[in-house]
Amino acid sequence: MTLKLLLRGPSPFGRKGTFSIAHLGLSDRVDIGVPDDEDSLRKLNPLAKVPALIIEDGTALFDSRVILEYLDTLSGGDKIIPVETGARFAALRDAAMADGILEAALLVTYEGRYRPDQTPYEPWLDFQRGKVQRGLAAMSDTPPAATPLTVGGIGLACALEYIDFRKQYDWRPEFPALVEWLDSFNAVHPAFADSKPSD
Ligand SMILES: N[C@@H](CCC(=O)N[C@@H](CS)C(=O)NCC(=O)O)C(=O)O
Repeated sequence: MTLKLLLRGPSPFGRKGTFSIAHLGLSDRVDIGVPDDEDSLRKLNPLAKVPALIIEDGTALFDSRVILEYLDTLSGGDKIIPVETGARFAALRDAAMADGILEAALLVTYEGRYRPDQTPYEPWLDFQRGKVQRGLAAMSDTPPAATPLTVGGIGLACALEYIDFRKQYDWRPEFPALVEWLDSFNAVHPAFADSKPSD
């Protein structure tokens, strides 16, 4: 049976899934689609967030971290989540950091989107941008390898291009090492550009 990955628009967490599917050669086993509507998404994932992966028995897996683990398992394991303990927890820690950066960036965007009639609350935005800044500083010091690719590198690449897209933080002048990292990531993984969402 074909599995189905549900996501919406430019979701950076969804892109972690679409790129991993391509990278792992699973495109013939996983369809990509959008939820029918808000109600059907809530039935699949009570948190009503994307991505969600509908598996063989009809249940939905979430969130993106669990989905990437499932995709890794589906492709035999030890592909984007190393089995060896040291490498495994380094990759999972990088992935958690990248997700945290993304979550903070998303909250900056949501502050404008979900409170459209109010002046954005700057201390809250600064609080979230601080997480983005410190997270990127840490990842700039010790970036995940672009190859062999792990969930850490996937998360960081998705986070950087999402911040480029929504412009929550002007990271490029401050972190030239990450600019270089992202360039080399794109050179080594041409499928990453193909996974770029359109708005
Ligand atoms: N931790 C979740 C985050 C997912 C997430 O925040 N998705 C956003 C879109 S990028 C969403 O569905 N937002 C709608 C909401 O927060 O209700 C994951 O890794 O999948």
